[in-house]
Amino acid sequence: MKLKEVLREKIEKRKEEIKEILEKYKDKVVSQVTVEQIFRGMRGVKCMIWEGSYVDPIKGIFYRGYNLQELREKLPKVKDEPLPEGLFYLLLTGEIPTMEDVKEIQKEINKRMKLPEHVIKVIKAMPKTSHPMALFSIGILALRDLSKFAKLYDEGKLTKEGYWEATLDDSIELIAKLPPLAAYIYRRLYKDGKMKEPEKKLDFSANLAHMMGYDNEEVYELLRLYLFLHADHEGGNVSAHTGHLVASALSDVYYSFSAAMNGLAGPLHGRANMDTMAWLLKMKKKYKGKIGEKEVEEFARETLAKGEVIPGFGHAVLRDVDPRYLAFRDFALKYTPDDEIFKIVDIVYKVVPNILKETGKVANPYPNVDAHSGCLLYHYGIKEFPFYTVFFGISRAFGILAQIVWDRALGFPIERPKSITLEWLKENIEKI
Ligand code: CMX
Repeated sequence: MKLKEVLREKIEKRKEEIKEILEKYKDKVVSQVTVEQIFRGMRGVKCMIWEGSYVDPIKGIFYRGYNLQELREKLPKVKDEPLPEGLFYLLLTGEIPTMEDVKEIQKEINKRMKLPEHVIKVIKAMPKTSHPMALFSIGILALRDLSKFAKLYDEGKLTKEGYWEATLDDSIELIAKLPPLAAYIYRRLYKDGKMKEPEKKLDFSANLAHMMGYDNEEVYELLRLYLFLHADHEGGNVSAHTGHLVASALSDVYYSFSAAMNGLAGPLHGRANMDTMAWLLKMKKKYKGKIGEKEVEEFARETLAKGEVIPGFGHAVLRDVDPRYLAFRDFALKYTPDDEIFKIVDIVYKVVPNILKETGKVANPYPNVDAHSGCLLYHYGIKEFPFYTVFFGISRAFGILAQIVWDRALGFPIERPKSITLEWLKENIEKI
């Protein structure tokens, strides 16, 4: 694969750079940890390398230095939205791929897009009341038998220099299995339970839509955008950090990515897209669809009065409107401007920031990606919103797995930060 050759060269250069940095600046302090940071989820502590992306609090996500709008133009596409396979190439190499580079990845993915029979049986054995994210995580673990890294490691055939290549092979294998796994879960929980075969001629996102049963060009485009926008959000968020942490124990990508998905499933993280839809529909029902600014304000205040969060708003790093939200808004204005739920989302966008500002405690009163993504899926008939986080999860594979390849290539060690007891802190705080 050309991708491997490109990576091989880059890895050698990167290793040299790290060696130089360590020689020159080994003892430089990059970040200090305050007592508040210890108790407030380690916000802002700079202590990890994440090559693929960086989040600016105001400008939002940058993938390898490019903002989302730039990449929506520059990455290869079949229509207007970028192909996430191309983003994977960029996240891995730092270079914008050509269509030929993307085709090479697509070819590797397409020949692996078949779910082993035993995985179907595992999913079938689970009750239909299971949450799709639980099935997704179980399905990923059930695929673990395919791990080349684990096999070669167990046979003692893997050198440290070979770790990244086996990890890249595993990553492509796993990425290829995610659309059929997700589609099967969807069809099992909500449709006829029959597996649909992928089409060789379709790209990754279109195949996902196709296997779920949505053969519609606009859904293909929506999923291309969806999978592009959710792919990475630097390393400290729960899913990315979990994947990286578990991989640091040399656990293969199946173990690592399944763990990452368990973190993504939480309501404060990826599940917020499902909660947003539930919240919007509850509001719609309460006011019988007649919703203006007054109704949104009342409903939002009721939510806060119950001690609940307004899903899709706020962020641990962002301090302005999430550009991913704006990209979805763009899509809605182009394809679904008259959609009833989109119109409510737009009113929520106008009203909720001021209400959150009034609380005086919310660091970022603006919408994040989860405030918008669901209403588009809903418009096209994908109404089973517990499933929405699975789309988020498929997309995250590109960012998390690209970084794990780099973790292996750069030989990062097992992660082991130091914890302290409260007693230790009380005894030592005055002496520090
Ligand atoms: N609605 C109500 N209250 C909110 C709020 C929201 N959307 N966002 C933050 N707050 C509250 C917090 O709960 C916290 O309250 P307490 O002090 O009473 O505990 C206070 O404001 C301060 O929190 P913060 O510093 O602004 O936010 P955090 O960094 O602690 O948390 C996040 C960030 C995303 C978990 C939080 O904003 C939230 O719960 N948002 C709603 C859920 C959501 O949309 N999550 C998706 C995030 C994106 C993603 O990962 O997918």
